[in-house]
Amino acid sequence: QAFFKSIHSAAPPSPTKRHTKISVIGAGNVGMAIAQTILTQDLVDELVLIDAKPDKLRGEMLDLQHAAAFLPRTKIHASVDYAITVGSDLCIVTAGARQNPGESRLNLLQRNVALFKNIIPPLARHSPDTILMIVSNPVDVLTYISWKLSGFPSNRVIGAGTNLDSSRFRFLIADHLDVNAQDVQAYIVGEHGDSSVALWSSISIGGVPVLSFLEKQQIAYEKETLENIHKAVIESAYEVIRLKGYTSWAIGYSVANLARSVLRDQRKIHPVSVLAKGFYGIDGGEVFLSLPAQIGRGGVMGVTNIHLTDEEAQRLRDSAKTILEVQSQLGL
Ligand code: 6V0
Repeated sequence: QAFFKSIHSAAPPSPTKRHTKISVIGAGNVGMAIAQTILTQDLVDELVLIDAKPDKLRGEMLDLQHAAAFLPRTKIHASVDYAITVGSDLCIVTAGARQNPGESRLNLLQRNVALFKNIIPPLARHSPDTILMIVSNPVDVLTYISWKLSGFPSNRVIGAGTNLDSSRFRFLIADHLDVNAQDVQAYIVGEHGDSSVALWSSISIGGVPVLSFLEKQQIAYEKETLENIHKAVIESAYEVIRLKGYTSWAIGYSVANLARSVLRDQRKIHPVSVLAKGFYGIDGGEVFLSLPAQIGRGGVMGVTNIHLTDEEAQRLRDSAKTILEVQSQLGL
């Protein structure tokens, strides 16, 4: 006997409603923060977790499943086998090796590249139409590697890049001026790392361009104060890691927000890592770095033609050079 008496007149589910699926690779601090934020936002029908450690993975899966009574309905699965990711709309990669004491960044990168050789090809095979979103660090180089390993068109390979740096930037400006961070339009572009570039000339709050407003009102602003805000953005990841051991909540919200832009075709502009060759005079080779890009169901739809000062454009090209140098050390 069925639990429910069926209502024969009830309309069958709409054939246009597609089943949506996100796979998160790496169930560590970052992967789990992303997974839980996605769940609270009612973004998908199915959420898949993959990790190399089966016990940790099953523990994380059960812990999330046990919250089902308080969350929008989402099927949660987990496995060490990539077959479970089949037909994903979006694959978010957070898996990564941790830096060993005394290990160089280059050595860590080489280990992560080796790891990605086991992660990206099976993802691409099981979900040939998926969008890849790379979070693991160094994110710009690993996004480039993922593009190469997947064979996907570049619009379907996105790095989380400076989306989080820009959110930290907006928070610090908002805090400094006592306004709402959501009203602050401000971008950090370039490498997700020490060579990132703050685009001061294009910052606006509620439609008011900040620097020209200050100049017109003859309000003195100190270049040093601005530089200190950018420095604080760069320092903030190190600070959080020093204080709590890892970062999780802000990257969780930031990537879930990107996932929403993709799955709900939001066409929002996010500073994310994209194939940058040809934009803003970047021409030294194939390089992924963050530029303000429009994100929708097909992935990267375009790059905004934002006005940069000569100094900002030069810094951006220098940032591209920094990443290309690392890529050349890898012998790619
Ligand atoms: P973590 O807690 O060590 O998690 C990494 C997870 O990856 C672990 O659970 C591992 O078991 C798993 N893993 C390792 N190898 C494999 C493999 N071959 N297949 C599947 N899973 C594997 O690290 P955490 O979650 O703190 O950070 C993850 C990555 O995100 C790191 O590279 C960080 O540097 C990076 N971040 C990137 C940010 C960005 O803005 N782009 C921000 C924060 C962190």
